[in-house]
Amino acid sequence: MGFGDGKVVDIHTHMYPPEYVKILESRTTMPLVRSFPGSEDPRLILLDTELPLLKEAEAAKSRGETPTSLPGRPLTKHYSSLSQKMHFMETHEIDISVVSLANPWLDFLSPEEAGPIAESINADFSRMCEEKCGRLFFFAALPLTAPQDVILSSINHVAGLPYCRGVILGTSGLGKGLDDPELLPIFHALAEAKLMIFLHPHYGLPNEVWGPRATENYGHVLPLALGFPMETTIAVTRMYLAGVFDQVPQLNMLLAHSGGTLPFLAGRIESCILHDGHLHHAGTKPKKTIWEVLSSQVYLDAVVYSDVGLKAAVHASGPDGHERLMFGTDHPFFPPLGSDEDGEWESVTWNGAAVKKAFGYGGTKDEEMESEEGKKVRGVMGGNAVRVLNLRRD
Ligand code: 5CU
Repeated sequence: MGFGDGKVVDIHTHMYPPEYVKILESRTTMPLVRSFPGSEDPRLILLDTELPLLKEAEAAKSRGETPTSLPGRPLTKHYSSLSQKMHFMETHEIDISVVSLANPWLDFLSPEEAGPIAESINADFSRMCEEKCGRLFFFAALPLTAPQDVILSSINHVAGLPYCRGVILGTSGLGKGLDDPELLPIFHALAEAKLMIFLHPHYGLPNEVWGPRATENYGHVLPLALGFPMETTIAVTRMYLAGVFDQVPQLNMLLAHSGGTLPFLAGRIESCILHDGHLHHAGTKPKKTIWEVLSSQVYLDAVVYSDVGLKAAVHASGPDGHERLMFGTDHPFFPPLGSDEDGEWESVTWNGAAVKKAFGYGGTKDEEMESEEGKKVRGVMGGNAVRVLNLRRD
């Protein structure tokens, strides 16, 4: 992508190891993987909004017909193949990737199976990183449906894996959201182990919000463009209101999609707290302001596809906000529709171009790299991730 001699690091990039795909293939409820006549690749069905089309396609299949519309997304080799991940990195000049299991992680497993499956999936990631020593690191998956002692011992285990740099977490937590007091020991353990939480959405907003025309007419646009970011915003605001950042001051979080809409809405959150009679009388107002949390305990990815959102993310992250942003791609999601998947992905080039534009960096001449803007661009494209996540082999 051309960012001088600075390393390009992708901190938002997913995989489903083959073992995880097998689990999805064996399932009868969402999330699941299904094959349909007329489709070369199996279909990966993840989101609640995909349920009506899944039902229609299964009914057509059971009648021996080819479904007119396929549910979900094609499960291509990009989702599970390590060599494909490396090819993607080469194509886009990405030096290092911090890979993570994609949604919905292990959220659907039974309490008994969660611990052993987490260990095995994390071992898969660990092996991949070892094989590509120094080019890959990972965020581990936690067995959140297991009893607390199993979760705590999983944290302890992954903290000792040489390429693990944090954990990926959805917004459901133990089932009651991230403001659940029962999560506090887990947050304390993660903070103590210096493991970053990469917070990622999956559940979106209730289907009714999208209206009756959505499934047939609007594809995945509403749940992905709006549902995901709102889910992240709500989850972090609940944590903030519950005082989690006050109680666990060493907790560090990296928020997907530039924090959803948090940078844009932080002022409104602050104002609503100031004017809230209930919080005032109960004395339950968070001690730190949301701005303090954003500039000390929160990092944001740069997966927002436009300089407009990125500028808000930088400004919301404090005086050194440019040091708290990190480039990502969301691979293997959002493949190009009109060109070869083995070539360049516009979802990647858009994010790279947005970083340059956000800092007013032309980037056409080598000497510009040493300008203040050039340094900020290099930081977001990789320097920040190397520093914050210590992406060096010991
Ligand atoms: O396309 C999608 O549904 C997704 C998804 O599920 N997760 C993600 O990270 N990006 C896009």
